[in-house]
Amino acid sequence: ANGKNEAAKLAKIPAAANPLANEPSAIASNISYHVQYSPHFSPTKFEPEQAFFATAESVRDRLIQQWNETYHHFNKVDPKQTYYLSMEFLQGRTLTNAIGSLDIQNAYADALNNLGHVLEEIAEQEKDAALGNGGLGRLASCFLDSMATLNLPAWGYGLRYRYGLFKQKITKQGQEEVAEDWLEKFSPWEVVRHDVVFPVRFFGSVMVNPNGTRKWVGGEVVQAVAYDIPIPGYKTKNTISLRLWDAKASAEDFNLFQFNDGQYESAAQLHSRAQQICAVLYPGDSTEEGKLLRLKQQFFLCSASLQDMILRFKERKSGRQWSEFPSKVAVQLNDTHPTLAIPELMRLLMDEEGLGWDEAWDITTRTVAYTNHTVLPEALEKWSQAVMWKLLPRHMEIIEEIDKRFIAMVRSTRSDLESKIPSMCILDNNPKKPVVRMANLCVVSAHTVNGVAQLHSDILKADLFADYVSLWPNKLQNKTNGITPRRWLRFCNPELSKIITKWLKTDQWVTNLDLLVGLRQFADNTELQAEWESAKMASKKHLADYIWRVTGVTIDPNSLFDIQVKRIHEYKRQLLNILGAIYRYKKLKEMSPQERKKTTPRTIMIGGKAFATYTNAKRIVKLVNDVGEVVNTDPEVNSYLKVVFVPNYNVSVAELLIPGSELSQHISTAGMEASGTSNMKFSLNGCLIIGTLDGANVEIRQEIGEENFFLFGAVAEQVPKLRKEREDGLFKPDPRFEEAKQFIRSGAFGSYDYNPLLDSLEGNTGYGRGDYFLVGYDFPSYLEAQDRVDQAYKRSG
Ligand code: NBG
Repeated sequence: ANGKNEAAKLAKIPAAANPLANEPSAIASNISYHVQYSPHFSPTKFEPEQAFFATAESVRDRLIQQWNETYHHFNKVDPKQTYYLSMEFLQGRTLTNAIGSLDIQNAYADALNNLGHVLEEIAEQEKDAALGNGGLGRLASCFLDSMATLNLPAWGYGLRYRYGLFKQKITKQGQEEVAEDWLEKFSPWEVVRHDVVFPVRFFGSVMVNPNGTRKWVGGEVVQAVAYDIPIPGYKTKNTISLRLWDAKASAEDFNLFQFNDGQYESAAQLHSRAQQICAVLYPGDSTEEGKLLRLKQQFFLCSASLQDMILRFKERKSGRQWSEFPSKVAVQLNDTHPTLAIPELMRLLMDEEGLGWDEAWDITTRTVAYTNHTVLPEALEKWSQAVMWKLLPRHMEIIEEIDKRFIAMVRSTRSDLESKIPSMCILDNNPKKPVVRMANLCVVSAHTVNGVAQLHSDILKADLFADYVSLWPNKLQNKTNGITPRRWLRFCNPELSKIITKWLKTDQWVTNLDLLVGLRQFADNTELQAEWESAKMASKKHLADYIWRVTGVTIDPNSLFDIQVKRIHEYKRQLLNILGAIYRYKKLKEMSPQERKKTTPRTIMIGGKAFATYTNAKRIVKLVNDVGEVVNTDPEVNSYLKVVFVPNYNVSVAELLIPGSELSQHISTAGMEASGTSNMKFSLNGCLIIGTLDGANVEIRQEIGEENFFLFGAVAEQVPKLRKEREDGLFKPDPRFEEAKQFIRSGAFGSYDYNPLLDSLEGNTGYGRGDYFLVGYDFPSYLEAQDRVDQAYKRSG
């Protein structure tokens, strides 16, 4: 945009602070007010970037208004409040979602037009808040949206990382990670609460008082400062909080004496150590992690959040009984990352509030619940006991006591479980590497434990947590994941939303997805079909434009758009997808031009980030890019097949890809994907699925109908036997599988050494046993399912 014209328009609009008036003219003057009086830029320009920040601030005025009203309301009503404790929130952008939730989209669009801007364009100025790695973090954000919309008194607690998930650049070498500074300019959505500050201690020692009670003293103390991001519900006043903690040292921690003596670094040592705590998001769903700092982060989140909850509990009604706590406070642990909330709540209740063990334990266990998100052994947290004793000596005492009492309870009530105690208890005292098993601590202490899809919960009960089931038959439950239909249909796909609303004659589906079954009766209606197709085509064109902008590859909107986007991991089997693409390419090459014309043209898009030190995942990224390079520039084939690696997959990119999708791939080795949530987003946007019977696929298939799900592959119960056969050398690979691998080895996709990657599909590499994820076993049925896809696409014209 030409900034001058807009600036001229802006000059004509009176600046007014009124955040409540919703006519376009009032909104325009509110935006104009923020340009003038909350300036973040010099006053000479009014380009899309300035327009974005001023618009966001004007929206924020409204959110704060609602946030305050919500807060006062619940303070008065004093309901049971839910707190979602999570090391990750993958929020993405906020503007479109907030304006849509407030139901003032048209007024804002008009106001911006008056100012010479286009709402959709300025919305693209916003940086994603990517304070999460993948599904687990996005689930947390979806929950916040849904809880706000359901008018629930619920809050999220997390950390205000300076650097969220890295930005992925694709170079000739493959993936390159670049720090992403979402706070580079500032975030217009956060409200710092200078009055909400809690001390959080690390290290130190335990002091025994004369009366035998204990107190954690010494060490270093860091201040946790609250930053609130208001989360509006959809078309309701309820506006809840995502409270993110930042760490800072206090002024006394700055050593003026040393500074004046020229020792600048040591003078500010405590300050820079405090800063490290929230500096970066750690990779959550991978193997080795930065140990001590990650543990500090986890404790920092737990301690600050619990102190805040306890204060709120006390403030809402003075002089009340502690026994009321579990009926006023629910703490949901998002995976084991915030497990330290358990011993920290015990410590606060006993050492700070003076309760005895039994009462504190009763309160803690009735307050805390735990969600498990994975069965991958490397993602089940185990902390070194030595590190824990050093950083959190009082908590280790408490954990030892919990463990001791748990073991005594099992011995006294269930002698039949004696042999299971070593695997059920919390402390693993293996002298080589004594650790605290965080999942065990959670299961022992939480009143409820849930898996995130039916199959996953069944596996938890039958396998990972089987021994606890006989002890506590009702503790283990299923809560299949969900997604917010606001972001993932209503706002990311307005064209399709309009059609749905028209045919259902209501927009109530936005808060009640069950209503979508009402569309079934029109499935054969040619008018609806035509409208649906034209919406899909518009989204595909939009997506094709985007792909061209970020990769320079032209894709044909008339080809089948086939998408797999998620973190790159061997168990998610992007390798199966790309091997399928390679096989398809080879067959196309072998065909005559006439034969080729009869095939279904396809555009395969793969996107996702690989954890920086996960070598095989990075090789997969490189392979997809190399295959794309060859296929897309091959004039014989490239009108029938394109292979595109979509760089820097994130929430905003997902919002573009999903509406334009026709087939999406959810093809993990059965039993390994706890749920998956993008499968739900694709289905909601009228996309069919090719997939295994894994995670939430199972339930989605029932919901959308078998005819809309191209099923293939081994089922979970078969997997152990198949692995064993493979190990014993009994596996006979399909010739098509061999052919695809051989094609890569022949150098068809360049000279990069793919042998280590290919070896993981046969030798004794990778997870210790060849082809642990059964790519070879599932390959033939995958190809056959893809053939069925091609046939179905042809039939649909
Ligand atoms: C992930 C699972 C996904 C699941 C999300 C949300 C972790 C540890 N787990 O399958 O891999 O959909 O959690 O539950 O990130």
